[in-house]
Amino acid sequence: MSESAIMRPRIVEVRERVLKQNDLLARELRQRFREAGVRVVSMVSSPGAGKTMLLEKTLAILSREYRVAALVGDLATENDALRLQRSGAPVKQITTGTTCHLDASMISAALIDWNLKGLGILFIENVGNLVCPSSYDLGEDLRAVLMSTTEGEDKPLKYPTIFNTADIAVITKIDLAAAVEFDVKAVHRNIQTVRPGMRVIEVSAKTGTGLENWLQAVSLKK
Ligand SMILES: Nc1nc2c(ncn2[C@@H]2O[C@H](COP(=O)(O)OP(=O)(O)O)[C@@H](O)[C@H]2O)c(=O)[nH]1
Ligand SMILES: [Mg+2]
Repeated sequence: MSESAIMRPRIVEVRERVLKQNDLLARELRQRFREAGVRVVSMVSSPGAGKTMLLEKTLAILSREYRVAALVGDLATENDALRLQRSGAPVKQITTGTTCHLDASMISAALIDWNLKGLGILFIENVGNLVCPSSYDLGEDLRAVLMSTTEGEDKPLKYPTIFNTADIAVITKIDLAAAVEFDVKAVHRNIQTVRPGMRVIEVSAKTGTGLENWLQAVSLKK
C-alpha cells in the first residue's frame, strides 16, 4: 500500500474530530449570544472583495441606532481593526498566523473580556478566503458571503460550498460593474444555480448604492 493510502484515513479522522470540536464550541457560543441578546453577523469573501469597507460604513451608520462591535480576522496585521475603530465601535483584531479561517475557539478567546449584554449586533469579518471558512460554524445568526464585481461572475460555480453555507450573498463594488463588464444577470443566475432561492444584495460601499438593503438584512429590523 502506498504511503498516501495509509495516511489518508487518519487525516480525515483528525479533520472530523477538529470540526466536531468546533461545532460543540460554536453551539456554546450561540447559546451565549442568545442569552446576551446579541445578533451576530459574519462576513466571508475572497481577499479584497470589500468586507472591511462595507463594515466601516455599516458600523458608522448602525452605531447611531444600536450598540455594535466587530471582530476581524486576518493572517497578519492590525490594519483592518484600525480602519474599523474609526467608527468608534469596539473592535478587536484576531491574527491567525497561518490559519486561513476563523474558528469558534478564536471567537471565544477574543470575547473573553467582553461583556456582550446590551450589545445589539456583533460583526465578524472572516479571513479572506472562499474555501476554508465554509466548514467552521462561528455561532453566528447570519453568514453573508460577499463577492465583488471585479472577481468575475463564475465564483458561485467555482466555490459552491461557501454559497451553500451562507444565508445571503452580497455583490460588492457594484459601482465598478460597467467598467469591468461584469454581467449582473449571469451572477444572479449562477448563485441561483448553486443555491436556489438565495437572497442576493447588490451594494457599493463607495457610492452607498444598495446599502439600505444590506443594513436591513443585518440589523434587527425585520
Ligand atoms: N470602487 C469600489 N471599491 C471598493 C468598494 N469596496 C471596497 N473597495 C476597495 O477595494 C479594496 C479592498 O477593500 P477591503 O474593504 O479592504 O476588502 P477586504 O479585504 O474584503 O476587507 C480597497 O481598495 C477598497 O477601497 C466599493 O464598493 N467600490
Ligand atoms: Mg478586510
